[in-house]
Amino acid sequence: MNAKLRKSFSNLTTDTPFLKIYNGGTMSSVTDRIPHQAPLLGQVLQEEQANYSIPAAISAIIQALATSPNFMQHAVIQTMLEKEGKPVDSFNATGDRQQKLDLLAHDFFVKALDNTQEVCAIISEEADSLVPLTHSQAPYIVAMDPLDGSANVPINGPIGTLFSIYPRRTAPDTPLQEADVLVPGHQQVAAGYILYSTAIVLVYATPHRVHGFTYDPDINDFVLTHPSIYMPESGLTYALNHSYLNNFPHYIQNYIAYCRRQELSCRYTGALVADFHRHLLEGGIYLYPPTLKRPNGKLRLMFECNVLAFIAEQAGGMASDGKQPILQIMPRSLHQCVPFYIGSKGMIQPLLALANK
Ligand code: FDP
Repeated sequence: MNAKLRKSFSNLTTDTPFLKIYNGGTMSSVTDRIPHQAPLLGQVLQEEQANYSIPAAISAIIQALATSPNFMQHAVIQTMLEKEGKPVDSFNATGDRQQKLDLLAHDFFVKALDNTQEVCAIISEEADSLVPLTHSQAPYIVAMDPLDGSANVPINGPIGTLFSIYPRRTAPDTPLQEADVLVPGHQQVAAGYILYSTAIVLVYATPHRVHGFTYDPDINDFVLTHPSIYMPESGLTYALNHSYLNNFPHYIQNYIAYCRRQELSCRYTGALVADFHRHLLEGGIYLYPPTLKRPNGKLRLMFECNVLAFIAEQAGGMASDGKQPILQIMPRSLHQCVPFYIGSKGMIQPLLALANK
């Protein structure tokens, strides 16, 4: 610790408020690092329970998902060390090549969620059908993409995990079927993502607020760094894969021409979560339109689009497939893809005006 910081610490007593918040408030734990004044994930979730009647089960599920940073970091590092970042010969239900890490991440989250005893089944981008868990009578179903942006793994780019929580609609003693989880995204009770980049960030939304947290490895916990996020009305960046430009519908080509006339910057990381996170904080728009090869786009309604649409709407943004709000779409199958436009209201509205001309 530098001398200036040490001096300021010497004036502190154990009654100083932040010492009580940080790590149980012991003097020894704060003297070797800069303390946090902000609350931790568990404290914020407890407050949501008390003030907004968020069920304790939702807190338990989010906290179980939040145990992933150590696992993910080690798994990625191990993958690089063993040179296993190369794709393996296996494909998921929508035909994407699965990397070993995708499957490891899927298994990790299945176990973490099963341990909560609050989740009766999972649907995952990495599983062809519904995955029933041990506690078949539990009240919630979790939809997830355990590893978004997997093509970024070999180059150490950003990756993410997306999740949404749905209440079980059928009686606890009836066997769950795939049709039971095919519900529109507005039925989510909470949704969120974890972005693994230079720092690890967790964002979750309930019907009341959207909060962002940063992982502190020293205390192995998430600290509230972005309370009550509101997505700016507009931004200076757009994200899409330009190489498909000639295959996009005309209205998209016109919209991109409009963005370029405004000299907006194109920023595309190859990981939806990372691009969305930029726009959530700074404003902007992400587009994955239909192409000739993929007439419904590439992104999965249940595992990616609904999750981010729920967060965007709670934060004041918008998400659409060009015809209707994402959260209103009645899914036909677990792995259904839809065209996806998400971001600041002031940038989605002109796009929809062009789409519906
Ligand atoms: P990935 O397949 O690597 O998991 O989820 C799909 C996704 O990544 C998004 O994260 C990303 O924005 C998009 O695909 C990239 O697709 P293109 O290479 O077709 O642009």
